[in-house]
Amino acid sequence: MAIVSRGFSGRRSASDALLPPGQHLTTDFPVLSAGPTQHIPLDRWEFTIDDGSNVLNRWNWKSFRELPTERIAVDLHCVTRWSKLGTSWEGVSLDVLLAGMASDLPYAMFRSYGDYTTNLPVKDLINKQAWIVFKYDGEDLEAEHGGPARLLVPHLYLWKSAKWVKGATLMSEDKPGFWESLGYHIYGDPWQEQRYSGA
Ligand SMILES: Nc1nc2c(c(=O)[nH]1)N[C@H]1C(S)=C(S)[C@@H](COP(=O)(O)O)O[C@H]1N2
Ligand SMILES: [Mo]
Repeated sequence: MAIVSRGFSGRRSASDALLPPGQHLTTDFPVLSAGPTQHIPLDRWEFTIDDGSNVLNRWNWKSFRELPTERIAVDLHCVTRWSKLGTSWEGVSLDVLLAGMASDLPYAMFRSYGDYTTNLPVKDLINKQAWIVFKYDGEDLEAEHGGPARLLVPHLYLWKSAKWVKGATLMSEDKPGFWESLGYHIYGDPWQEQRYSGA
């Protein structure tokens, strides 16, 4: 049986194996925001989960920061084709935030200060796949990268990781958020190259 190394060029680095198709490595941390950087004072910050009619849970900064936190090391993949490997964060997992919630609604729309929205299936939020992070590389998350707190869903393209997150609405059906309405893929798996919603 012939062993065929498809696409082997002899010049690929070990990290290429970690890159989804069509991505290239970057070592800096580009800033991509559709609107102005939001500056939210901690004493005004809150995060709310609702089901479209009722608030199911709400945290202010103090109660949010009393929740158990995790350190997370993950690779980031932006739809504009840069990937950044081994980024480190600290945050509260969505497992903690959704625990005991009286809802079995399967989709969520995340909302940010400044009106950005993005949609995600709830199954992609649980089992240690998504966090609300407030530290990057050991430091308080800078406003331009979404501080004081942003969503981090590293297994999907980075537009799903809403900066300046302020809440999530649980929904019975999937609905496009901001970029998804403008042609980005409704789900956005980088390993499947789900960049745009195809014809
Ligand atoms: N609130 C908000 N979140 C956002 C965005 C935005 O414009 N507003 N841009 C998204 C996109 S397209 C990307 S690639 C990442 C960029 O995150 P960064 O600026 O920290 O690299 O944030 C995502 N989250
Ligand atoms: Mo992006």
